[in-house]
Amino acid sequence: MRQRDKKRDLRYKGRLRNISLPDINILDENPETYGSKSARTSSKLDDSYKSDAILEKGRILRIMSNYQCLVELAEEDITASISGRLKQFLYSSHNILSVGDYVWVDSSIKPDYRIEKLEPRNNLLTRFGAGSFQKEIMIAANIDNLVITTSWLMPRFKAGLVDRYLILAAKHSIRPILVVNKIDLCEDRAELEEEIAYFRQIGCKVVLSSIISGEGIAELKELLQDRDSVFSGHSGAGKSSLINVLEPGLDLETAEVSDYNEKGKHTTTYSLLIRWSFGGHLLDTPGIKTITLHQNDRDIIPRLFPGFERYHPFCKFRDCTHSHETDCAVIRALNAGEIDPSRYESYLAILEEP
Ligand SMILES: Nc1nc2c(ncn2[C@@H]2O[C@H](COP(=O)(O)OP(=O)(O)OP(=O)(O)O)[C@@H](O)[C@H]2O)c(=O)[nH]1
Ligand SMILES: [Mg+2]
Ligand SMILES: [Zn+2]
Repeated sequence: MRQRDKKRDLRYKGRLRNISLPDINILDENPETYGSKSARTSSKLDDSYKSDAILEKGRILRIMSNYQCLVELAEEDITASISGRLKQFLYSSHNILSVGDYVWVDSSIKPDYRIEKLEPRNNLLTRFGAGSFQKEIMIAANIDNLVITTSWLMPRFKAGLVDRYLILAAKHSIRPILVVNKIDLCEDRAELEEEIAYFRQIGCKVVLSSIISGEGIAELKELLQDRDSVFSGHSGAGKSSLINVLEPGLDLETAEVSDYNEKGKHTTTYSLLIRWSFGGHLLDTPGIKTITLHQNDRDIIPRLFPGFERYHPFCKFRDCTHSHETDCAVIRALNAGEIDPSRYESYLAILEEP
C-alpha cells in the first residue's frame, strides 16, 4: 500500500469508530455560520471577518510551509493557508502556529481554506536547540500524554532517566505514563516492583508491557485512546515496536529536524499528528529525543522533581534547593523514610548537572 493510501485507510477506520476529539465543536455536523458563533468569540473579532465567513474548528496535523498547514476538520483533512490578519497577529506576538494547535478555518471559499484564528493552547511542548544560545523550538501544542518508554532489560531500566522525563512532563503539564517494556525478559517481578515502587507511590501511571507476550498492550491502548500522546525514551526501549503493535502498518515519518522561521521567537520542528484508528493521535516527532532541560530550568527542579511537590511548600525558604538548607521539608521526609534515598540521590545528581 502506498503511504497516502495507508493514511486514508487509517482515517476511514478512525471515522467508523467515531474518533472523539477534545472539543466537541469539531464534530459539528453542519458548520454554523460565523454569526451564530459570536457567543464564543469576542465582538471585536466579529467586525473584522467577512460577513459570509463559515468558521469551522480544526486541528493542525502538520505545518507544510511558513504559511500552509494540513488541518483536520470534522469531515476531512484539508490544506489551509494562514489569513493575513492572523499572520499579522502572530507576527506581533512573536508566535507561529504549531502542530496540535486548534484553529478556526474559514471554509466559505472552498477549496481555498483560510485559517483565521488560533485557540489558546493548553500546553506547548518545546525543546531547546543545541549550542550556547539554546533557542526554543516548538514541537507541538495540546498534547495530553508523555509516554516514557523504558525497558526492563536491553537497555536496563534506569530510574534516573525516568526522573528527568517526569520533570519535563511536569514542566509542560503533560500527563506522564511510565511504560516498562520487555517485561518478558524479567525473571524477578519482585525486584522490578521494588524499582518502580516510588513511581507508583507518587501516583504516576505505570504499564508493564511486552510485545512478545502482549502483556500491557490493551491497558496502554486504553490510556492512549481519545488522547494525544507522544512516545519518548531511550533508543532501543521499544517505542517503534509498541507503536507497531498498537497500530499495525503504520510507517512513521520521522525526519531530520528542519528549522525554519529564523526571525520569530520560536521555530518549529518537523513533526506531525497521526490519527490512531482507536481514537486520538500519535505525535510523531524527531524533536522528542533531544528534549532536555534548559539551563534556566535549574530553578524549577526543586519544585518539579517527582514526588517533591507535596513537601516543597513546607520548606522554610521558598527557593529551597533541598540540599543544604535548614528546616527543609524534603530532607525531613527523607529522614522519616517517606522519600526513597535513591530518588533523593538522583535528584541531587540532576540538580548538579552542568
Ligand atoms: N524481548 C523483547 N524485545 C522487544 C520488545 N519490544 C521491542 N523489542 C526489541 O527491542 C529492539 C528495539 O526496539 P525498537 O522498537 O526499535 O526501539 P525504539 O525505542 O524505537 O528505538 P529507537 O528508534 O532507536 O529510539 C528491537 O529489536 C525489538 O524487537 C519486547 O517487549 N520484548
Ligand atoms: Mg524507533
Ligand atoms: Zn527544601
